[in-house]
Amino acid sequence: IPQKNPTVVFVLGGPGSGKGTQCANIVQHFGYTHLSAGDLLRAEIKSGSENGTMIQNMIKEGKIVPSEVTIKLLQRAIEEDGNDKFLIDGFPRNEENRAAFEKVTGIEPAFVLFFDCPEEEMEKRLLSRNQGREDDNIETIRKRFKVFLESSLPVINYYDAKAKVRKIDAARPVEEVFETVKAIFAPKNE
Ligand code: UP5
Ligand code: MG
Repeated sequence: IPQKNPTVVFVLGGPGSGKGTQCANIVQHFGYTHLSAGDLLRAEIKSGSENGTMIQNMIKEGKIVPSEVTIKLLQRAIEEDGNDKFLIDGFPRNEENRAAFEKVTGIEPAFVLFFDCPEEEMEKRLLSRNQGREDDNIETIRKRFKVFLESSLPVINYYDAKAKVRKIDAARPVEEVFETVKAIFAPKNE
C-alpha cells in the first residue's frame, strides 16, 4: 500500500559536499529510505529508456534535467517503497523543481539538510572520487558549481526563509559531520 503522506527530508549541498555519504549513515541509524535523484537519473540512462540520451547529455553539461522526468522517477520510487520516511538527495535543484514537486506530489519537506562546503574542498573530493562518473572532470565540475550557485542556492534560501534549513559544516571529516547530522535527527528534535 503506497504511503499517502510520507515524511520527506531534502538533502541539499554542492557537488561533492557529501550528500550521498551522509545519507548512507542516516539510513543505517534512522531507518530512512535514501533516494538520490542523480542515482535515479543515472539508472534511467543505464536502463536504455527513451530519455536516456537526453539525461546523459544534460548530466555531462552539469545542467538540470527537466523536472517532469526527475519527479516521475522520485514519485515512482516513493510509491514502490513500503517506508514512510525518505531522504531525497540532490533534489530540488532549482525553483521550478521545487514548485513542480510540491504541486505534483503535494509533499512539503519536514526540513532541509544543507551540507555547506567550500568549492576547493568539493573540487578536491570530486577529482579523487574515481567512480567513473562522467561528470567528475574539471570542466563539468566547474559547470556544476555554477549551476549550484545560480539555481540551487536560491532553493535553500527559500526554505531558510521558512526556517526549514538545517545547515551543516560539511568541510570536516565524515564522522564529525555525522555527529552534527545525528543531533538533528535525534527524536528530541522532532
Ligand atoms: N567525501 C564525502 N564526505 C567527505 C568528507 N566529510 N570528507 C572527505 N571526503 C568526503 O562525496 C563525494 C566524494 O567525497 C566521495 O568520494 C566521498 O567519499 C568523499 P558524496 O557523498 O558522493 O557527495 P555528494 O554531495 O553526493 O556528491 P555528488 O557528486 O553526488 O553531488 P551532485 O549534486 O553533483 O550529484 P548528483 O548525483 O546529485 O547530480 C548529478 C547530476 O545529475 C547533476 O549535475 C544534474 O546534471 C543531474 N541532476 C538533475 O538534473 N536533477 C536532479 O534532481 C538531480 C541531478
Ligand atoms: Mg551524490
